[in-house]
Amino acid sequence: MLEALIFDVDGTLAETEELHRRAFNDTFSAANLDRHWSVEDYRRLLTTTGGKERIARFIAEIGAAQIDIAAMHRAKTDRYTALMAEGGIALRTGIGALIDQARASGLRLVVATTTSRPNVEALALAVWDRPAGEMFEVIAAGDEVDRKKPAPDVYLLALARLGLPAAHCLALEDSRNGLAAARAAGLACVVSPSTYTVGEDFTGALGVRAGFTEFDGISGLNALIMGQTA
Ligand code: XBP
Ligand code: MG
Repeated sequence: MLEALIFDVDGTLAETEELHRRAFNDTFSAANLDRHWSVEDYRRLLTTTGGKERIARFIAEIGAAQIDIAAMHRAKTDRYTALMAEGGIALRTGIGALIDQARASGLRLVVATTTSRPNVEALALAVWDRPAGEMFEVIAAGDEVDRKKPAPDVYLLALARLGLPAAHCLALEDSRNGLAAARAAGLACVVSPSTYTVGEDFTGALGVRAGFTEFDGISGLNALIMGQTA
């Protein structure tokens, strides 16, 4: 019996990765690093989840001098939250209605994300003008766990805080890494690819749709869970 929906953030609640890419590039520029991540660079680097891990991979690739990765990531997070506060980011189509319908149906609402907690707060303020803790009962963020998606850590933390078995929950994701993390935590997971994850392998998903509206709301998700539709 479905009791909770567990939402990924970047690419699922909203198309945020272009804002992340801009925040990374602005941070490199502010540090006088002659580096700029193009869309294609970022698509490749996004296969490494976690901003600190992504910076570390990039530094290893270019053999850059010793850079304080944690400090650079803090600066990037400050830049990202400032950009988010300027507005212009909206929930993905169908996500707001799904959250409202889930709440009206008595489902518990949860976030399990690789991104950092300040970024979740910034998004909630930008799209709902409310703190994330007023929209979601449980929030598990990437800066709280050792291993980022596709490891299950952040989903296991969310389940532990929720106090529900995985079988009573459904994860909603946009990426292969997110799907793998949810499945490794024993969760069923539906996927709607985002602009950076279209074409990834979503084998193992309970259902894959181009947009979240195509899941036909809570009843459609329940039908998928009950095996009534593909
Ligand atoms: C997506 C990620 C994050 C963001 C950047 O998270 O992999 O690393 O790209 O955020 P999810 P940080 O899809 O799980 O929400 O720089 O804070 O990591
Ligand atoms: Mg995502």
